[in-house]
Amino acid sequence: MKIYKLTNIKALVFLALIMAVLTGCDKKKERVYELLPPDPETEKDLTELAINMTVSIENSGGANAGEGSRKLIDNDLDSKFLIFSFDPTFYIQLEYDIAERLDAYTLTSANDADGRDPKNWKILASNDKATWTELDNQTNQAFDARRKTVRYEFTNSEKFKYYRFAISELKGGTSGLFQLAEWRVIRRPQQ
Ligand SMILES: [Ca+2]
Repeated sequence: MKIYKLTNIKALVFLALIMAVLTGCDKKKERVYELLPPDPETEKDLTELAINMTVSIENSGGANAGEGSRKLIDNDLDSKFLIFSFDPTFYIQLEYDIAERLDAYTLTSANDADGRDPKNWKILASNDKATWTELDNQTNQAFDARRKTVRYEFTNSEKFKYYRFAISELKGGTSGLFQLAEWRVIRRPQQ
């Protein structure tokens, strides 16, 4: 009888140990979930979220012409925006309904005549179109091929409603024709 009782006690202790281990495992799992960070912010192309795009100089056929300004943000690297009378005050502006944070962009050169490519420019941002913050400043840039996409990144932790791509000089100078196939604006994961 004593042996039988002892076996029962051993069995109970064994069961209790199994329960403790299982309970311990559950708690460990819960703790692991608690330590997980929130979903990471992913990179996002915000070009199409813009509610409006304006340009200081438009193609002579209008924004929707075959080489009008809409072609700059149509996500088609084979279509381009072209103007005939560039000047150093030229800019392209994106407007957001709700302020967005941007900190990268890509430019894609057009199909021909590299003298029409942008060479010097700034990326400016504002919430009231009166005060502008300079986010990026590029000089002496050159595309080494036609239909070439180049990416630029900068540091920015603020959200803005207006972003301007202000081009002050072309590879071919400060007047004449300007053209560009695509401008895409990007929000990288928060640094
Ligand atoms: Ca395009």
